[in-house]
Amino acid sequence: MNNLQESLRGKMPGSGIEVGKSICTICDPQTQCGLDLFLKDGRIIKVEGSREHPYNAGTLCAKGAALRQYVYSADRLRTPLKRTGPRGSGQFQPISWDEALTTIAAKLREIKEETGPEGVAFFAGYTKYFRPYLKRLAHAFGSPNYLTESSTCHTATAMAQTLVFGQPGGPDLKNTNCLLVWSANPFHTNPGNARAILRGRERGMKLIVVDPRQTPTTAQADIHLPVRPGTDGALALAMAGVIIGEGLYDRDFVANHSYGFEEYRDYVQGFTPETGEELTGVPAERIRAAARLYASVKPAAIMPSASPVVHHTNGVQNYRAVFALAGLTGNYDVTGGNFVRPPSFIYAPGLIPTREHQFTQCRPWSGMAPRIGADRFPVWTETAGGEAQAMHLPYQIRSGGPYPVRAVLGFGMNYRMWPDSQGVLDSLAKLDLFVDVDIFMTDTCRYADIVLPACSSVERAELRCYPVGYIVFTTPAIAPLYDSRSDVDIIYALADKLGLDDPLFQAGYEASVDWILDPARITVAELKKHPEGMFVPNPMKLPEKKYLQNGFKTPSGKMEFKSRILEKYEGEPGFEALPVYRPPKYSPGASPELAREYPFILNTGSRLPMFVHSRTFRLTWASSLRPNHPAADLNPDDAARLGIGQDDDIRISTPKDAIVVKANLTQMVQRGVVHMYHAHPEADVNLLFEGDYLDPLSGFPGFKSALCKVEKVGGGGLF
Ligand SMILES: Nc1nc2c(c(=O)[nH]1)N[C@H]1C(S)=C(S)[C@@H](COP(=O)(O)OP(=O)(O)OC[C@H]3O[C@@H](n4cnc5c(=O)[nH]c(N)nc54)[C@H](O)[C@@H]3O)O[C@H]1N2
Ligand SMILES: Nc1nc2c(c(=O)[nH]1)N[C@H]1C(S)=C(S)[C@@H](COP(=O)(O)OP(=O)(O)OC[C@H]3O[C@@H](n4cnc5c(=O)[nH]c(N)nc54)[C@H](O)[C@@H]3O)O[C@H]1N2
Ligand SMILES: [Mo]
Repeated sequence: MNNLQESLRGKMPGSGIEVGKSICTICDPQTQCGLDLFLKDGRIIKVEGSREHPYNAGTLCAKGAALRQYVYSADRLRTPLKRTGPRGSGQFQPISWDEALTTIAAKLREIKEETGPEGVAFFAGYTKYFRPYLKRLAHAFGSPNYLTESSTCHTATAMAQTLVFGQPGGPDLKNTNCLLVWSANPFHTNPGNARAILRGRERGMKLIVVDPRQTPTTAQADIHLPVRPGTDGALALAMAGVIIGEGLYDRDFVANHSYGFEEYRDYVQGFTPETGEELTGVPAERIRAAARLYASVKPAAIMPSASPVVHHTNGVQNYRAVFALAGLTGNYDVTGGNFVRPPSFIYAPGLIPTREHQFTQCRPWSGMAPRIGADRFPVWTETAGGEAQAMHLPYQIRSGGPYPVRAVLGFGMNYRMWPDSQGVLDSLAKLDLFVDVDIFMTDTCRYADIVLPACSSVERAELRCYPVGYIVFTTPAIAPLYDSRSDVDIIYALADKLGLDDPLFQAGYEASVDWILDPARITVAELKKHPEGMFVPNPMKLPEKKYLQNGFKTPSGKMEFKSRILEKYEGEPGFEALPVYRPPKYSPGASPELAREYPFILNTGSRLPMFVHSRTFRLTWASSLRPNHPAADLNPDDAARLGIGQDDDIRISTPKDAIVVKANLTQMVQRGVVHMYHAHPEADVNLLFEGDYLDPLSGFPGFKSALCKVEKVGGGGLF
């Protein structure tokens, strides 16, 4: 019995209240807090953060605190459903699990026989915990088409680092003396990292933040670089110009461990702080000061983000220019710099070796058809690890080439994740079978042929590891509500119905976890003795500068200022081997004609502390923290010029479409930029983006820089 249970029992003897342990996965995957769930008669009556959990140490955020509203939401799916009315109508009839799984398996087998297994796409939304099992299901079935939300998140950042260094290195927050936050706002998105910043500040860590907006993170900074959206590459190159020009770079690292420095140096000479100011809007003096600070304080670390810099049509090239700074200053894979810790399980380094990769990639790519998007995004296919590019999915469904995609099995699929979200719906309508597995009846579920009810994290068992070498295999705190099941149970049941000849699917989920964890000598049986989690027994001790032993995992074996992978594409715009800066495809710099009619930069999706994408609008506690209508942020100077007042109805238009929302006037956004949160059902900003407004390297959408116009709508009172 833990302390909390003891103290609670002490206070309420005979109350019948138990404390269950679990994790909150409303956010996913880095920030999953430990939960203490107070249970009475099988119901959760109160939620607290677990004090012993090393990530959250007893705290919870506004979303986690509202977890009961998430679990007991009125729109929870209760049983499997079969669509009886037109797509989108919401007319369904309940069916049994057996009927649902038998129908799905029969259709998938039919498609496999008629046109090949690649005609079935297996998709995972933002949820991460079931991904290894879903990928194995796809490959065991014979389809290369495992796709995820990571086609819009994180992977392009990892690609940029991979092109430069061969593998990513994250900021060593504990030991750094200078943190260069390049676009993250952890005070809204990652409380653990926000706490690390505050602790760093207490011990004198310098802080530079690159962000177009003013945020709680920029408020902490010694230097804030308010870059114009999508111009990060130019800023990084201008900083490199100062660092090289003033001799502040690491000569030994550059001479012995890098490739292509001379050409990079020559290219960078075109970027003075003054040209930097012209291209990015950041004052030249600030560019100089930031470059000097980052290059002279040792060790220094760059904190990247999973999304804002790569949500541009030039995103990967921009981040390559940023990460080159870590090589230039000798801060890669050093304590307090960008330290390499290989992932243990589902993107997180847990300081243990695992067999996740061998588990998921159970069939070689050569034994399957080319992945969706393989031709269109060859650099993604070469460097992004094991996934198809989901941004191409709607195209291939529509075009039928190079082969037809006839079924999509979606786990937590939200069509508003994509640009041209309406186009996604139109594509899904062409499928022979669309299945969506979700916790809630969502707008995407309404278009599915079969809907399956998943349970939430507190109703299931899942494996999670944390970067501090902490690992947990959760125990369900309550039984799955209604007739819901965990995603993993659904995947294993489908594998069974499909008759897949796969020993690990046949052995079951826990046996699979044992197999994955085998190299770490940790078993599910041992983990179950610690439902709150435990520190791993023999955490890996990782040395600095691992490249001294084996070189870099790049084609040249060195850190690459000039990418050998991209050299193959010489002459193709956007594929340059040097981190060449080009403005975003739609921007005043690249499309001045368009900018005359659509003068504002449309920047979307900066996170709010109480919302997670489409998930938490339904939580009354969380949504009460913000006015109950979709709004776009405008700088008060721009608003005054257009005669727009707070809460006025405004129309935001692009050549693609228009939405009407409220105006929110705030100094947080710079002049000339309109910012709008994504995923609102009532006003979906993703309607405004063309489906092919994508970075040619990663396939990531340009969510953070399109061009738009803003007009006041007469009459008012729309919401
Ligand atoms: N305009 C614009 N668009 C964006 C972005 C942006 O910044 N701007 N950001 C992009 C990024 S970075 C991301 S990560 C994506 C967000 O990715 P999405 O996948 O759109 O994220 P969510 O809406 O959080 O989750 C999708 C669905 O998963 C369901 N779900 C939750 N938990 C579970 C579970 O345990 N099992 C199952 N089966 N389902 C579950 C939810 O109910 C929801 O319907 O959006 C991208 N789209
Ligand atoms: N509360 C909450 N937390 C979340 C999420 C959530 O939905 N809600 N989502 C999770 C997910 S999926 C993700 S990907 C992460 C994102 O995590 P973060 O990157 O920390 O959060 P964002 O708010 O998306 O972006 C951070 C900052 O990038 C800035 N930015 C926008 N455009 C640009 C640009 O062109 N250049 C630069 N340098 N900065 C730019 C924005 O102004 C914003 O302040 O958050 C995760 N955590
Ligand atoms: Mo994301």
